[in-house]
Amino acid sequence: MLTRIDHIGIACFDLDVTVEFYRRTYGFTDEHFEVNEEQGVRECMLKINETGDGAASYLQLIEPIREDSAVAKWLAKNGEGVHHIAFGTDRDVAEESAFIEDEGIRVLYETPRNGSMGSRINFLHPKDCHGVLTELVQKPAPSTT
Ligand code: CMX
Ligand code: CO
Repeated sequence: MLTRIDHIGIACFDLDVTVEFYRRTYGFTDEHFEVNEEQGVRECMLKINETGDGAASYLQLIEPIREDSAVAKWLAKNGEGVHHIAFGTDRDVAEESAFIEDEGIRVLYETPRNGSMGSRINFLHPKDCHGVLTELVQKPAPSTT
């Protein structure tokens, strides 16, 4: 089951400049920077100001590191802006993807790949989701150590 918005993905030309915009203007926290070679991006998870209810939400800023990446192609065509929405799933992301695929929606990867902060991810084709590139996210199991 999809249980929450995990993050909203925003494509930008210059990650550091864009992170600084969100920090300065809204006071959001740049919680985590990462390079995902497979996805061809450098990214930052920005935590939206907490309300104290423990339910943090995030923006994922993504900057392409390769001309042949999906994000570079998208930026060249559209310029900066909202690139995808990511939902969290409460079960195995492979199982979630298979369930959605049965509805006739194209799942982009045969097996899940690595996302931010140790998550496992897959994507649904935007043309099958009314124009929205949709990411499915399974958070890593909480560490017991
Ligand atoms: N949102 C909505 N529509 C999109 C889209 C997006 N982000 N990206 C592409 N499309 C649309 C295009 O506008 C185009 O529509 P038209 O045919 O009507 O013009 C169609 O989909 C095909 O687009 P394209 O430019 O030819 O691009 P590709 O088919 O080569 O790639 C996609 C599209 C979704 C398969 C590719 O972007 C992909 O594999 N994405 C998943 C990986 C990814 O985005 N990684 C970055 C984020 C990493 C992370 O979140 O961690
Ligand atoms: Co994402």
